[in-house]
Amino acid sequence: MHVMEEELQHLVTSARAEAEAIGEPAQLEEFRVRYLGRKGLLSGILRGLGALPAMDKPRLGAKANEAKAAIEELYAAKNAALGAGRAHVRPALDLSLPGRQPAHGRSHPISRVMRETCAIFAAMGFDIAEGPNVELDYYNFEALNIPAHHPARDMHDTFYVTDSLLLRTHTSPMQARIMEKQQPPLRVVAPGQVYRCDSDITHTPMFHQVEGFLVDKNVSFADLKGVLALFVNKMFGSGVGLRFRPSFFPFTEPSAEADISCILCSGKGHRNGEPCRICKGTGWLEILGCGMVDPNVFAAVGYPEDSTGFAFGLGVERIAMLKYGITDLRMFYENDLRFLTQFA
Ligand code: 2NL
Repeated sequence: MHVMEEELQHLVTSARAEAEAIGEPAQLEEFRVRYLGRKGLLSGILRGLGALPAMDKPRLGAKANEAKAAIEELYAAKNAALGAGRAHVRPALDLSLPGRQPAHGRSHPISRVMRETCAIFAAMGFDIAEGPNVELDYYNFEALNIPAHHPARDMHDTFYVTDSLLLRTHTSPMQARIMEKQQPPLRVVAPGQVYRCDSDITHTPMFHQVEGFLVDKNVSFADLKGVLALFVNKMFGSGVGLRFRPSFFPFTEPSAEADISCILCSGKGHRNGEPCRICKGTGWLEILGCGMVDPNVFAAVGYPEDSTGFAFGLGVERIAMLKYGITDLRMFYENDLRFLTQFA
């Protein structure tokens, strides 16, 4: 056997043994340089090829190529093995990529309307007060001129917790609590959740109200009208009409319901030759109930006899539906992002 052939065999044998022991990419690179590099061991042997006798050249040339292929294969196999070992290691963090935009939450339309309503009254000098959702029968009914067995209790569809404890059916009890603690003059709005045992396509067992009231000397219905006209102006726009219809509430006398001119048909009652879908052809939309505080309420909280005041209560869901053109009350409580993301 030619000495070069022996050298080549020996080189492949030692390369195989060394390759087996490699455990890291850096070692593999050292291996590549030493065996396959331009100044490596294989090149060293191959340089000798030129000096061989012509008759030996083809055979030894072929042997040299076999040895080179064998060592390259050792390298490739090891490279793949080390690479595969790294495959489930996370790729390095690319700091040049733009950051991921966090998904911003947004206010629910009910929260928006409630906040906007409170802001409008706060700008007129009203304080904002919140109170308990689980309320005493006394504040929810008794103090508001609705004694036991009063027919108005039927209309409230009350959830009772005990005989004397209930889920408030309106936000008025908050106002009674405030009057007990604070002497007139005062003006307060009370936003919050209220509960009634009633559930169908136009009623949810929990809904929202903003209640407002103002007490001083010589307060008149004209003051009530002025405050509500300003509210309607800010909430629905300046061209919107406002009217009062006589009504009844146990805690106010006289009482009224307030309507605004229909936002969809501008009060005309018809659109495109058909009766307006929103106001049902009347040209008006009811938005709240109100009145002059009944003297019995002032008596219950111990206010002086010459106290005068007005109060109003508005349904937040109803205002939100009118303002945003929402036709189904249930949408507010389904938490469907396609609905919720429309309120920027
Ligand atoms: C409605 C009607 C109303 C009041 C609420 C009130 C509160 C006190 C005294 C007198 Cl402490 N009145 N609140 C007055 C009239 C109407 O709400 O239909 N709300 C959705």
